[in-house]
Amino acid sequence: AQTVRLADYRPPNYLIDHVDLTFELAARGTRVESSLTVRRNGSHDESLWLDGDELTLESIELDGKPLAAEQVEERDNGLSISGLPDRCTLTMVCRVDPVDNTKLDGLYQSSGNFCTQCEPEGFRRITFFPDRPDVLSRYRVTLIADKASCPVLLSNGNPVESRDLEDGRHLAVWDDPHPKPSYLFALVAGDLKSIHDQFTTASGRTIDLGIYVEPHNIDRCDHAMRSLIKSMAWDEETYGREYDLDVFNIVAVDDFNMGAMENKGLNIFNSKFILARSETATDHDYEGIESVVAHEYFHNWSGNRVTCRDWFQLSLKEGFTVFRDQEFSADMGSRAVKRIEEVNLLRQVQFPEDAGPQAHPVQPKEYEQINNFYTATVYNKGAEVVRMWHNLLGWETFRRGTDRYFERFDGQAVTIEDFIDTMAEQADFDTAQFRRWYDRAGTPIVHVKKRIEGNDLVVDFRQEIPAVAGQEDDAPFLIPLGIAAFDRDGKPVSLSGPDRNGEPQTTLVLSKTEESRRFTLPAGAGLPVLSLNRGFTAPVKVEHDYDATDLALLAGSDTDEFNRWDAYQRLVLLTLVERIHQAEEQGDWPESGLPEGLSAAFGRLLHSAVSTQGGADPRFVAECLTLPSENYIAEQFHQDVPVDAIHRARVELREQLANEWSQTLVLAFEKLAVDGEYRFDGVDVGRRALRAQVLGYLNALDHPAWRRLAVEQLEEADNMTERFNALTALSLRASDERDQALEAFAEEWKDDPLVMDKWLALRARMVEPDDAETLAALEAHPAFSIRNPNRVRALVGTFSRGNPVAFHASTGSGYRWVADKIIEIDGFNPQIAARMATVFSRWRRYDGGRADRMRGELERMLDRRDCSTDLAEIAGKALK
Ligand code: DPP
Ligand code: ZN
Repeated sequence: AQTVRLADYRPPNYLIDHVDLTFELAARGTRVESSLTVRRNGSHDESLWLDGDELTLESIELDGKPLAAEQVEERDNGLSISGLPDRCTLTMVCRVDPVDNTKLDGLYQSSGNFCTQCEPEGFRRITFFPDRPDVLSRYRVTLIADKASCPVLLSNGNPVESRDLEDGRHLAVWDDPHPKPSYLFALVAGDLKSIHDQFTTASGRTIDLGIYVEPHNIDRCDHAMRSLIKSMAWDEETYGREYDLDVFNIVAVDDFNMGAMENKGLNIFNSKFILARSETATDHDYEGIESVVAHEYFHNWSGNRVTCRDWFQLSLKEGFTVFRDQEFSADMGSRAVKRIEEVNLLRQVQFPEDAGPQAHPVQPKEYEQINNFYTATVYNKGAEVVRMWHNLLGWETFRRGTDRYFERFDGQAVTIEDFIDTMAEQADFDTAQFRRWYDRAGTPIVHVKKRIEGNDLVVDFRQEIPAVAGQEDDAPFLIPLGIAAFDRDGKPVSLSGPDRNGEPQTTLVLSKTEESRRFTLPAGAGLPVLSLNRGFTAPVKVEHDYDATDLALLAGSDTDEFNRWDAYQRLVLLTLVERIHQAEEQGDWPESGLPEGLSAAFGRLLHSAVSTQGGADPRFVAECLTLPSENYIAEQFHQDVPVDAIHRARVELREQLANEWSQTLVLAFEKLAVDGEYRFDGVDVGRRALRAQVLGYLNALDHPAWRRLAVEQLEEADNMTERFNALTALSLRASDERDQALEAFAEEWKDDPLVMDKWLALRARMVEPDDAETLAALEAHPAFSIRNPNRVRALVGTFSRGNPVAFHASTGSGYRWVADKIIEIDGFNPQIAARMATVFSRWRRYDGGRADRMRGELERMLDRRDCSTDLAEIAGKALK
């Protein structure tokens, strides 16, 4: 495939000011008439390039006359048109077949309704067009469809006309006054029901809000509507951003490659991120909906009003918008818990990506398939980099910067450099060095050592910049590192020094490969315990020789909640990794008791959440008690990842903790019960979350009484959160109760695909190594469909990422099954196939037998005549 390079960027040689589109919608042979006003950009006599993919061109006219044959050259990826005047109008008619569009890219059908997905390069599958984000046009869209089957006709912008036609069809016209790139185009036509509300903007304009769904889902839209209204208010209050059209519509569809899409005035969502009522959706779903609705809404400014010049700038809109939605969620709920979730994702998805063959900078420099770059690096590391701007500048200065950015670049397609330059104008630190965060892949490691010199505490920092393919340069980064110190009683120690005023905590800005900071300690103070990277101020790995005592102390007394969680997690990891190493050295499984410090910390946390006075936030405690995932434990090993030992050590520790604290767990289970009707609010969500952890620990033990607790909750709860938590707890061990519960659940929810996704995912986690029969049964289950991305993510995605022991079965059976699915999917939806395949990327970290088998599967995916360019890029890079 061809490599696209940032260095090759050239401005468009023609601009399109207006686009007039008329769709006559049909499952096959949709007629797309487009009229483009073309304007030469600069003086040159190059031809105009129009991208096109799987289109049938019926006619093309220049200013109302057929174009001379020698002026048009049709290639398989577009049209080249020569001899154009400085300004002209091109009119074309194309045909497309939505019902056959299995890639879910361009115009397609979902549940019989028409919808579109154009980002990044789907518009070229609708009509010929310069399908690049730096061509901004005003769109006027006419939709014509059969009125009985498609009563709803939606597109971007404001509605301007709608009327019936004589032949049973009807027509609607939409006009979007804001110039936009083609990737923000959208249409929806179908048999949908809607709920409506209004929002009055800061300047007093009334916006009509609509959420459109399939008729049977109409009772599941309220939470999304509330989330939208909150988002609109938040963006006004926080960033001074007001909405700019008369209407804002959201549509939920079942078949969608991504989470959602921010098309101007017409967001299209994966139904997973809209539909919720308490009987079918969990607290986790409610939170996901709130944040994704916010994310897409916030794009109206960070993405739509100010858009990207080219796709190398993707993080300009995504990193910034993720940061915005993260802060929104933090304001709506618990800030510390939100931060924990963000860091979990970063550590479990982005750090591994950054350490493997798919590593790329936040601003990539080249790609084969841009679809492969909607990654945790571009989104989540990108958000961390914006967060560092925010932390380094302080909120008010940062806000001055964003105001300036929106003002200066409104209506333009710009670059990450434009954002950096605007922020840098406000900054009093070395922004040149800060740019490395955008350009250099890999996660920096900060090694921290402490020592006492006289009355001084000296802390030595050393930056290690890991080698990444194609990026040898290892110059240091600018790293803002939050730090505090505690004495052995857990009291904060003032960090006073030449540049400090004795604050108990501070943020050090590190900028050299090696540097030391000196702090004066109170007389007689011993060597304090350091709390590092507080609140996760920098997306780095911190290496420091903490021992269990230090960590237990921080877990109990750190004044930074995030670092209390981090200390507890490090303590757990320390224990697990030690056991695994011991097992390796001894050659068999060590007899190890539950370490004192860890056990006490666990007990303290649990007590703090149920104590009546000044108790801790149960939600926070739930995060602490969640054991690190097997994948994250695996990250602690660089070679020959001990897949089975990791699983065993984790299961064993869970049992030991449960055994030791079973009485307190039972007590907590009773105390944390939530009374009354389901409410999605911080208090209730927190109690349910901790109660789920508690029930999970209890059911790690083989005890009928604890199973009964789960079965009762499953049968009595009136909401999906508690029911599914109970089912999850039961799933931890084989039992008759478990099997009956799983079966009954599947029977009860068989007609609800989103609920069945949860069931499929849970089943995928339970599959034992080499159990081909169960995998075959799940694949054949009526709830599964390989054509639907949500189903694929639930079953294939969860099996490969959430069940390491079975995926990495040493026989290779897990690899083979997943690779078979990927190859099948690649035949109709390459984007999803490529995404699924990234799980094979880091095969080199596994032992010889596993590594060979994983590599073999990658070769099998790649060595097919019809391997897609999407999958070929992922598999090719993994094999390099
Ligand atoms: N731009 C979308 C989002 O991140 C993805 N297609 O919201
Ligand atoms: Zn986005």
